[in-house]
Amino acid sequence: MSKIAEVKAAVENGKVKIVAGLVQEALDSGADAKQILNEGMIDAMAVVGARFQKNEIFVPEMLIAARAMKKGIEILQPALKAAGSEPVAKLIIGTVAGDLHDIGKNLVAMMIEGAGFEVTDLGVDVPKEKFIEELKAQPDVKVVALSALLTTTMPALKEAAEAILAYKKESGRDLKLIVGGAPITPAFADEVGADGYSEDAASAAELAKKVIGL
Ligand code: B1M
Repeated sequence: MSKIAEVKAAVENGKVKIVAGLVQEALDSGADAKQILNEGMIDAMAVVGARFQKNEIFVPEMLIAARAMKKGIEILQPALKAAGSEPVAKLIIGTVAGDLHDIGKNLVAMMIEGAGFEVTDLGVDVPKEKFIEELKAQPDVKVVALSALLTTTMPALKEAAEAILAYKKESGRDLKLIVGGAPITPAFADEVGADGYSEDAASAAELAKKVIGL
């Protein structure tokens, strides 16, 4: 079994204690950090999601797999960031109110950092007021990225987008809004008035650059 396949099996099976060591071994053996991320971790979480849908596993197992992935990401982070350069702009990111999913958002933040941005991560379950507070505290932020993973939190994303766009108008700031997350579609992004939508972390980094003209 390749090192990346070992990482994938460990994440799928929630082997929290061994994932970090396996990721380090994969890196030491010369594997590409993005390949470890995509084939070792993101693919593993897709398997976990499918098992959950088929009722083969339940929330606790899903949570343990998520923890295993986080442990691996901690080891991968420096290698993923290494591809980046000097900060090109400031960006705020958060998972919207009512939504506790942060693995995808963390990956997006990591890839955007890797693309050269200085990222402020507001975490999960972020009320719309918190985004505005942070924008006021950081007048040089250029981009806000919103994440939602549940169909039931899409309305919260819409409300946050409305609040951010209202603040943009009132303040006259040159702000861009980008959105993503499994249930979000390009049509929904248009509906909420976003400047862009991306379906994964790698394209989110490209999008963040594109909306500010880089
Ligand atoms: Co949750 N969960 N979960 N969960 N969970 C999903 C999302 C679900 C699809 C599982 C399923 O049914 N197959 C389902 C949602 C169904 C729906 O709404 N249509 C679901 C559910 C129902 C729930 C609960 C309601 C379960 C319950 O309690 N009954 C509950 C809700 C809690 C809450 O948020 N209030 C819940 C809880 C949890 C855990 C806490 C156990 C855990 C989260 C742990 C954590 O994040 N710290 C969890 C997990 C792990 C999942 C799955 C298995 C994996 C999510 C994940 O991390 N994927 C997920 C099923 C699945 O997606 N396979 C599921 C890997 C990650 C890399 O992908 O998050 O999609 P993703 O992020 C991608 C893109 O979406 C995109 O780029 C990312 C990287 O490529 N992206 C952006 C994300 N944000 C972006 C922002 C951008 C751009 C792109 O801005 C520009």
